[in-house]
Amino acid sequence: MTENKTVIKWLDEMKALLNPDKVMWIDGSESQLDELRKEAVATGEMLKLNEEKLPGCYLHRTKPNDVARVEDRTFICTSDKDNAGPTNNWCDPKEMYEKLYNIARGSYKGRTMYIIPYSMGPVGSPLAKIGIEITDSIYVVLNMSIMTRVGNEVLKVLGDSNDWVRGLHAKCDVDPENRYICHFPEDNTIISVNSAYGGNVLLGKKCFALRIASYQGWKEGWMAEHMLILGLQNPKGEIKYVAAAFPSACGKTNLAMLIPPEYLHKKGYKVWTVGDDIAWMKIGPDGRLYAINPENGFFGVAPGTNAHSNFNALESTKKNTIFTNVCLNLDDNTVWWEGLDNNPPKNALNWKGEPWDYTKYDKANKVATSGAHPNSRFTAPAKNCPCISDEFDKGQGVPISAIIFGGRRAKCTPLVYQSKDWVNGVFVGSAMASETTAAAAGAVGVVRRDPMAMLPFCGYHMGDYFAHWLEMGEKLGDKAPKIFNVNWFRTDDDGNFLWPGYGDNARVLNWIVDRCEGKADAVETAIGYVPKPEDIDLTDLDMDIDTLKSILEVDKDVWTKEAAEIEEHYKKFGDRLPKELKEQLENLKSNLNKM
Ligand code: GTP
Ligand code: SPV
Ligand code: MN
Repeated sequence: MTENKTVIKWLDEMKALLNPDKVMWIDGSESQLDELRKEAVATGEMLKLNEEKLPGCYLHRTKPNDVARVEDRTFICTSDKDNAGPTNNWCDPKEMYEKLYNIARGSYKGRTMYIIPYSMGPVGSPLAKIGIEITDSIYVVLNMSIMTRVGNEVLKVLGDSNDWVRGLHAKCDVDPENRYICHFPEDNTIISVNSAYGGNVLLGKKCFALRIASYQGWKEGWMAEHMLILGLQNPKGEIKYVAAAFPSACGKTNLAMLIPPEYLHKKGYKVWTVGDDIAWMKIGPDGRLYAINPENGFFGVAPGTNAHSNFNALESTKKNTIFTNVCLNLDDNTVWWEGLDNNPPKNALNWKGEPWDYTKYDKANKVATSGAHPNSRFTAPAKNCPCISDEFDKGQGVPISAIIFGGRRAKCTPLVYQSKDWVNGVFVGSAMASETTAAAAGAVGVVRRDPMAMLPFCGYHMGDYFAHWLEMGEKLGDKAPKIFNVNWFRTDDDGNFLWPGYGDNARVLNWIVDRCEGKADAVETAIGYVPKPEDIDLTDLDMDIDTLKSILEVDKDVWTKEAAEIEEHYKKFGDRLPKELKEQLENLKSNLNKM
């Protein structure tokens, strides 16, 4: 398949370690994938769904102990502990290699070793990078074949270069006690053992495209971010691109594919999707920041996705899609999840494959009583998406006008505000916090600081990461994107969302893009520029201006408490916290004092 000596050498080592019965190169052909699908169906690893209603679609169930990313078992193994920083688990690389090799040794016995050459980004794009993942899971092969560009073409582009990321995945016994997701950024290497779920095992995604790539970007002068990329088209047909970083399960896929409300749609506003989860960004020849989506599909949250909330995502899942841990409707062999419609199947199996009684559903205890797991997912080809951007497959990337940070905050953070400049925007991103979700194992709904939505994904010291952001801003100068913060999740005292969200977020996007063009007004507050209430268009919305005012408000007491929490959060970074950010915090405190 290849004469690349670095590839051959590593594969020989891996074969000796893992002892597979068979070895199969994934060549990217449909015929090979089809053989694998048939095999997975024969062994029960996947279930073929209704070919008429969901052509080319399959259902897969993971073990109940293996349904989300495991942050406490994710490691950054740098030779110097300080370089992993205070937000990552660290282990000495030598020690960790030994431990992982001991776990994986001989574990492919009786199994096939699949070798997946893949490109993150359009094959041959100057912004793309190459990886090779070996795995003993057909599910991984089939998902990687949707999520990345796979096959012989990739090896051709690689040639005899050593610039590729090694990825070893071994299912082993899917034992949570021996589950490790480990990154060796200095060696371009990822090793994942004892899991078979999503972000733990599709090594091109979070492991490479964020943890390893963020480290590479730091060294090479570009950025790998947990961001969607969308193009907002105005009635004149002009398209402005924005990138937005929200933590896991906080609305990236939804924003990336939104359909503006009727009155804006009629005027000619439209959103084009470039990416829904990851952005790689580099300064282009004209000095602006250009972004590509390194992925080739969507690994999206199923629950809550419906024709109203995210029509384009739902359409994307109608063919050639793999569903993971959703509910199976036995009457017609289709899938269902909470929030799809108000018609749960009466004859169904839940995400664990057990008979499911929808009348027992208890919102307070979702994992035990829901049909679909709260972190159940669809893996859908990007080209299925009705609003996929023409730029998606082009390698040069799209110029970014605005960067948006955001998270789930029931209180505190206003619906939208603009930072005063790039440095202030980096401060806003570094201080951001969000309520935890089901995308990672652990408690849900707890507010935690999640800088730039990268807390679980930054492959090096976060203090250095902030410094890298500042340095990129300096290089970009007055061509830097404007930085904003949004919060779709403010609630009233009964926990109801105050902002309608979803498609109506276009109302906020319009203000953001108008600000970038100097067309919209704003009020300067202690934290940044907030829209005047009348500048957020409420046409056709059942929302009064007072409610809007309440979610645009910057409350002195609440923000003083917030500033104190940011100060606490900053202490973690010690002397690697850039002094510019310390100054920003002092500015915020003095602005609040003046209120
Ligand atoms: P990852 O794939 O984990 O990175 O998630 P994501 O950031 O792409 O989040 P996604 O768009 O899948 O949304 C996650 C959940 O948030 C879903 O249940 C959505 O229904 C819900 N959600 C998304 N946008 C909004 C919004 O504007 N308002 C409200 N209230 N909920 C939203
Ligand atoms: C996330 O958790 O941010 C995801 C899903 O996008 S996973 O691929 O599992 O990381
Ligand atoms: Mn994500």
